[in-house]
Amino acid sequence: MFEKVLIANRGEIALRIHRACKEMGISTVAVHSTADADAMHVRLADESVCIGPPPAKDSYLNIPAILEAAAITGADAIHPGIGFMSENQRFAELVQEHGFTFIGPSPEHIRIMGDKVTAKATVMEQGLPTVPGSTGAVKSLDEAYQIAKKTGYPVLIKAAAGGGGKGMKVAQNEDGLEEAWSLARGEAKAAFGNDEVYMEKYLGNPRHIEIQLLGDHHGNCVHFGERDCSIQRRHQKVVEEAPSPALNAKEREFIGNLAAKTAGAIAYRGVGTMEFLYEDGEFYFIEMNTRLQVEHTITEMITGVDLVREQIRVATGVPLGYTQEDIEFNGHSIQCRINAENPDTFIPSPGKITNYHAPGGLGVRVDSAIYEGYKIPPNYDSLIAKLVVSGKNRNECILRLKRTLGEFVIGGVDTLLPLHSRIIAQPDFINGDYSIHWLEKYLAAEDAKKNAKK
Ligand code: MV4
Repeated sequence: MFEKVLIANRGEIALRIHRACKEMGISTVAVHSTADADAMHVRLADESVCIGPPPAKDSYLNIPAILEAAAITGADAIHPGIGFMSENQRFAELVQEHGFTFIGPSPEHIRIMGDKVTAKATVMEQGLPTVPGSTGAVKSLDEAYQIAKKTGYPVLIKAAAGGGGKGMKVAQNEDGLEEAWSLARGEAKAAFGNDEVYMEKYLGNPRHIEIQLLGDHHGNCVHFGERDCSIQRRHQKVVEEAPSPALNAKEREFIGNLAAKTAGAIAYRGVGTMEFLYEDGEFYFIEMNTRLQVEHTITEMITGVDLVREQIRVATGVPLGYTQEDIEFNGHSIQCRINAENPDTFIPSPGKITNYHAPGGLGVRVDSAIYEGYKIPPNYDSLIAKLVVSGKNRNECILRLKRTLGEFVIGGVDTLLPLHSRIIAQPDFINGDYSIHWLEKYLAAEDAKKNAKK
C-alpha cells in the first residue's frame, strides 16, 4: 500500500480524496496556489506545498511544479482528482516516468477515450450499442451528405477532440448541413486545435445515463449501477440521482453488465464512467470518462462502497477481490450541486462566506471544503458543496432533500440552493419525467412568466 499520496487538486474533491487516504492509513500531501493558502484541503493534509500563483495554468496545471512537490515530499503516488490533470495522457506518463504511481487508468486508456472517434470505434468493436452515424471521422462535406442521407436528418456533427458540447452542431436538414459542418469544425479548431469531426443521428429527447465502472490490473471489471444526470444546464450537471427513475431492473442489469464486459475486454483499470444516451428504451454509448466523477457520491450511497478507496487500492496492483454478485444496491440517492452562482443568471459569485450551517441527520452527506469566514477565490470552478441525500426509496429521498435544502445556510455569496428547492418541487421531477432538455426548458418558462408580469 502507498505510504504517502500527493493530491493534485483543490476544494471538496481534494478533501474527499484526503479522507479516503486517512482511513487507509496513508499520509497526504496537498498542493495549492497562493489563492488557496487558507483552503481546507491544505489545513487537513499532513503536508502541503505551494505550487504557484492563482491562475490554474500556473499552479494546478503546472506539471513541473506538481512533480517537484511529489519529489520533495517523497510521495509514492499522485491522485489527480477531477478536472485539472485527471485526463491528461502526458501527465499520467510523466508521473510514471518520474517513479510515482498515477492513481488512474493507463495513459493509453486516457488517449483512446480522449479521442471520441477512437473511443466509439473501440467500444463498438466490443459490441456496445452506439448512435448510428459515420464510421470514424468524416473527411469531407461530400461524405457528410452521404452519411446524413443514410441515417436521415436531423444529424449532429461532433468534434473528435470534444466532450462538454464544444464543437457540436445540429443540421435539421440537407440545407443546414454545410453551415453545421463549417461551424462545428471552426469551433473544434478554436477550442482543441483539432478540426476532426464525426457524425451521428441527432437524438431529440434523450436522458443522460452513465455507468460507474471499476477495473483492476488483472482484467477484472465490475459496475456499480447507473446514475441519471439529465438535469443539466449548458453541459453542467445540476442534479444527479441513482438509480435512474427511467430504467427497470432488466434494463439496468443489461447496460451495467454490457458496460463492465466492454471495459474488462479492453483491460480498463481504475474507476471510469461510460456515458450513454437513453431514448425509447434504447442505450447509445457516447463517451467514456477515465476519471473519478463529481457525482460518484450517489453511487457510494446506494452501494455502500467507498469508490475512492477502491480506486487507490486497485492502483497498487492488487486484484479487485470481489465479483459483480457481491455488489448490492439499496435505496435511492440524489445529489444537488451547490455552486456559488446567482440562481437566476448563473453568474459566479465569489467572495466571503459570512455564515454557514450545513444540514445533517440520517441519510445526509455534505461534501464541501468551505467554512464560515472562507473567501471563495474567483479563479476556479464555482462548485462549493455537494448535498448528497439518500433514502429507502425515491420518495423518502426527495422528502429528505426538501428538508435539508431548507436547513442549509450559506450566507455572503449567491448559491444555487433556491434553484434546487424549486427543481425538486416540480411535478416532472417528482415523477422522474425529465430529459437532458428539461432544466433549460423549465428555466426558459420561468423567465417567460417573469417577463409577462413586468
Ligand atoms: C448527442 C445528443 C443527441 N444526439 N448525440 C452533448 C455533449 C456530449 N457529451 C454529447 N452530447 C450530446 N450528444 C446525439 N447523437 C445530445 C447531446 C447533449 C447532451 C448529452 C448529455 C448531457 C447533456 C446534453 C445536453 C445537450 C446535448
